Amino acid sequence: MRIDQSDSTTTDTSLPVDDASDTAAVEPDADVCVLGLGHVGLPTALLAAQEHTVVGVDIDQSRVDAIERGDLPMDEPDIDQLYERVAADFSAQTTVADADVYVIVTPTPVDAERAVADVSYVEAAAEMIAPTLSPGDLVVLESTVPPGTTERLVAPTLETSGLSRSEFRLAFSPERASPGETLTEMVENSRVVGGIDEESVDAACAFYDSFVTGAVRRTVPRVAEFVKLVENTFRDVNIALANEFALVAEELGLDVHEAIDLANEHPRVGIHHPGPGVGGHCIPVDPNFLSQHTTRDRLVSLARDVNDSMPAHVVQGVEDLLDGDTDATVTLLGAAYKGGVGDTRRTPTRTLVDLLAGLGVDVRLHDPHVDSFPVDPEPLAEAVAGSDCLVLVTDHSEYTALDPSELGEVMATKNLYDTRGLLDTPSWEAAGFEVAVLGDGRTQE
Ligand code: SAJ
Repeated sequence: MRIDQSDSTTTDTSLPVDDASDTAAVEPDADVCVLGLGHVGLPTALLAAQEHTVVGVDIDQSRVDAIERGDLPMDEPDIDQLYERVAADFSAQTTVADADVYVIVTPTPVDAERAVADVSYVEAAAEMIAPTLSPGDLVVLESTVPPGTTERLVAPTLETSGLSRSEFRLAFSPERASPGETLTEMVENSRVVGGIDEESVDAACAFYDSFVTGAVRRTVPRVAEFVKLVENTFRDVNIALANEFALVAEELGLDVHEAIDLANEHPRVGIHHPGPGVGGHCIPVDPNFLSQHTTRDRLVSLARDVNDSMPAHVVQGVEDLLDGDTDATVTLLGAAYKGGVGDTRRTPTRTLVDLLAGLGVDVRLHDPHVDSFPVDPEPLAEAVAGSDCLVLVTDHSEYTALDPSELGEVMATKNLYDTRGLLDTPSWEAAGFEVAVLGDGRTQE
């Protein structure tokens, strides 16, 4: 569906979305106010500050203070250098500043009881903007939300300013950057912009064109909201399929990793990889929002269940390796939810720690990217000394360089459970380890 240039109320589902290359230029050095200085809001604010004057707003005073000191509360390649470069055009505070462009990047957690989106932070941000909203101002919502939120919640909240929705500009544009590559992806990925009318799409496209090199695509808010959920749900369901294949492969006594690699050589097949469960702040959360206002959620919630069941499957595999010895010491390698980052939000390691501790096992932890966790990460030598089993949880590239002979010398019993199929099984077996690989039935016969 696209917004027709000549009539903003006309939509045609058969037409492709447009490239925004012909949009009006955004005013250089506009006043921009970014609400929410988290993992998405802070980099967005700093990137926008290359072209505009940006005030970042967060309700957490200590976060604002840290950012103002240059002590950024996130670890992303090149972000400190970007901060230095734009320092003269960026400031952080706890109150909304009068601006031409407002960007809402507040969190939308899952309401734990009802498994639906908690949009209260989005609503609160719109309420904070309303008193300073002037005719012609642009408001962009980036937070992940159920389809309809921009028009049903944000627009009426902004109208409490006394302006009607034809007097301000409002669009939804989802962030789509992958943690660990946030700045590069925020600049280079294509962007989807869904505006409530043609002027809104023009204004939001012009804003993103000022610091995005990827294509900026035009559509309506509901489609833009849906696109974000569809992307992350696709990934969740694909990973669930890979996990299901892994469980089947274990029963059939074959290696799922070899099978997936071979299947992926087919030009129309692209299967993701099995693992210990799906973590992070988005993939395990966003599928819940997709169907919350519909009657359809069979496949999506089944995929969630499959992915959520993986930590228990890993623990069963570890118990098998230990022959049920619950006095054992188990060392988890990796607390981050994925390789190459220090982010532990919704990491499967948390569930693994709980399940193993519930068995009475002594749990140790190592992660080269993580400093604190419910179980304190230790240096590798200490985490491994006297251990009965290593569990490779996170696919950090550092772990491919582990030396099995060296580690085996200090362990009490040489067991390895590899949840990612990352390590070279023959060399670990040659060093005397009993090895089980998730999804490789040959290692579990
Ligand atoms: N995982 C697997 N198997 C795989 C791929 C991932 O088990 O084949 C696991 C990871 O280990 C991790 C989890 O899935 O625990 C999620 O990791 P991810 O890399 O799939 O996702 P995120 O949360 O780091 O980033 C995703 C991205 N979305 C897509 O790729 C569709 C990113 O582009 C989004 O911006 C981000 O969610 C977000 O903020 O929504």
